[in-house]
Formats: sequence, C-alpha cells, structure tokens
Amino acid sequence: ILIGMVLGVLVGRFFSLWVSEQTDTLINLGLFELSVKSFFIEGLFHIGGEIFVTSLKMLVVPLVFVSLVCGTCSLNDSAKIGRLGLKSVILYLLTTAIAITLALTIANFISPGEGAALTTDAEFEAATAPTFAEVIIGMFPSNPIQAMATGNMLQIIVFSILFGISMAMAGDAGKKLSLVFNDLNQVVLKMVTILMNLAPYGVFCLLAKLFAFLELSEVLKLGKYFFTLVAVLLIHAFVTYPILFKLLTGLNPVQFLTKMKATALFAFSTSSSNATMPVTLNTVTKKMGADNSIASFTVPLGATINMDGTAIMQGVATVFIAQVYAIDLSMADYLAVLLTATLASIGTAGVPGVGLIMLAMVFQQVGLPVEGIALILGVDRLLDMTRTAVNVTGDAMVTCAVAKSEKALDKDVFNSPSS
Ligand code: DAS
Repeated sequence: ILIGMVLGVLVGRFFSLWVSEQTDTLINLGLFELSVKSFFIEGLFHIGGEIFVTSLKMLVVPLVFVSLVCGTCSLNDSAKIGRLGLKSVILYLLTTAIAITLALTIANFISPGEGAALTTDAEFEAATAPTFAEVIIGMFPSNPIQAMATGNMLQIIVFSILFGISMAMAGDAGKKLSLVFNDLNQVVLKMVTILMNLAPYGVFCLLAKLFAFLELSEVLKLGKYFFTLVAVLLIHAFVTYPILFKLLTGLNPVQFLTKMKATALFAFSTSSSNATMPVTLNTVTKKMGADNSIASFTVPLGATINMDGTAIMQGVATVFIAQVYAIDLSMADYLAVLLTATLASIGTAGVPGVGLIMLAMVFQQVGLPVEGIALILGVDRLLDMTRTAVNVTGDAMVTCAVAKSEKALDKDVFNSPSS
C-alpha cells in the first residue's frame, strides 16, 4: 500500500507539471495525440480510484449487518451488550474530549490566525447541529431496509443488535439462522480480503489523481494553520493513543501502531472512515486479536460517532478563524465548540469532507462567520486524509481497550510479528 501511495504521489506530481485544472497537454504519438488529462488523470486514475472506493463502500452495509448480528448473537448476554455499549461510548467521548482540548490549547498557544490578512466573500449555508434528543431518536430506524439503502450507520447498528439478540433468544430457529449468518460473515470477509489485495492499485490511482491537481501553494499560504493542525493530529496519534492504549490494555503501544499502519494508510488514501471500516475490522480481529463479538460493534460505532481527528480540526479551525476575524472567544464558547463538535460527529458518517460540514455547525453555534470556512478550503483535502487516519486509529484503540476489558483480546495474536 505504501509503494502504491508513493508511486501515486510521484506520478501525480509528474503529471501536475503538464496539466492543471484549466490546461491540458497532448502527447503526440505520431498517428494521433493523447490527452494527458482526460486519458490518464480523469480517465485511468479517476475511474480506478472511484471503483476502488465504491467497492469498499459496497461492503460496508452487508459487513456491518452480518458481522454485528453474528457478534451480538454470540454474546448471547444482553447485560454484556449494555456494558459493551456503555464502555465504548464513554471511551469514544473521552478520546474526543481529549482531542478537542488538545487542539484548543495548542492552537491558542501557537495562535495561527494572529495577524493573518485573509478575506473572503464566499457565502456558506450551515445546517444546524442535531440536538441530543434528535441524535438518540434518530438511532432507531422506522424502516431498516431504508436505513441500509441510505447507509445510516447508527440505525443499521441498532437494528443489527436487536436482530442478533432476538436470534439468540429464538431457540433452535435462532441457532440454525446463526449458522447461516456465520457462513455469510466468512464470505463477506473474503470479499474484504480480495479488495485488500487490490489496495495498492486503488491507492495509486486515488493519490495520482489527487496530486496531479493539488495546489501545494495553498499549504504555504495557510502554513501556520496547516502545520498547527498536523502537529496536534500527530500528538494525538503518537502520544495520547499510545498512553491510553498502555493504560487500558497493558499491551505494547508500539506494536499497536505498527499493526495499525496499513489501515491508517488506507484511511489516509480514501479520506473515509466508512470505506476503511472493512479494513479496520479485519485488522483489529485478525492482526490484533480482538474478538469479532466486540469489534463488530465497536468498529462501526466508532466509524460513525468517534472522529477525534475531525474534532481536532474543528478546534484548531475555530481558533484560527476567530483570530483571523479578531473575535475573542470565551471559555463558554470553547465549551460550546466541544459539545457541538461531539454531537455533530455522532450524527454524521465518516465520509470525505464531512468534517467541514460539521465545522459549519460549530461556527454557527459560537457565532463565528461560517464563510470563514472558505479560507481553509484549499488545504482541507490533505488535512482530511490525515485526520481520517487519526479517526480510524482511535476506533481501533478503543476496540482493543474494550476487548481487553472483556477478556476478549487474544494476546498471542496481538504479540505475533505479522505487521
Ligand atoms: N473524512 C472523514 C472521515 O471519514 C473525516 C472528516 O471529514 O473530518 O472520518
């Protein structure tokens, strides 16, 4: 995957010398001319990358439904399911609270927006953040098929858990059906493995297209914001998570990060926690030894409600834009940012760019000009990739912590050298 990524960046930058969004270069092949942009970038790379990400997304609903029904049914203990849910939600909210506190503290210390002469006349319409009641009620599907058709992850999780519990309580009929679901789970996981083998090519196409058009000059223009955000993301990934991992599991955090590498690179390339979910599930069960009965619940839940990387972006962006517009935010405002960012992340799926949509809700909440988002749009694609990798790392860390607390993490598998 790493080789696919590096080659993608290099080929993308090579083509960027010849083409930009506006211009195109024709390669003269003697008999006819070939357009670099339409053949390679918007043809080969775009089609390859889109097919790869779409194929991953295709697996998410069947995988979450089947693995969660299997997982819930095998738990066969509704008290345990309640305990699992409580532990996961508490840990996810804890890591998000730490993430955003880190972001606000470091951003206020560095003050990336101080004296930045940036203006915009963009217009932005912000959706309002869901209330707590709306989030809770919204978790229950009135039509489970519609929930699956629209990929409403929280509703799929709730329906799958209810279905799995009912199956466990349905005597022989339930037992026979659980065997079918276990077989289905094997088949869907096999589909994940096949897609994983195609990952280097998919990742190559995604990054080649992205880096052919990426305006790196934007990064320099917003350097302080960009590097402040990347610094906080790296601190959270390489300091907060290892400390929490060690405290909660007693296992080697370096081993955890090593085994997390491929999944994080996947998340980085796809910018989608949802699309990466099959890979995250495969990694925490097969490489880290977390039992499927735990992971099948905590991974989909995490991909939906746990977005520490996104929360960090929202913290840094809030401080940055407040400083650009010379608006002083009070401690109460920062608390409102923390609450809105957490609530907003619970209701939104992990797909590319969702962080900015939630950021508009946060700005609206604290009275910051929502059009300020236009100032950071230029560098958001690269930052989205980085924060998505942090998001999925948080999901895996909590999964291992909950599995360990339930004595459902195989230490031999975790300590095995396979990275
Ligand atoms: N791309 C989102 C995700 O998949 C994160 C974000 O947009 O902030 O987690």
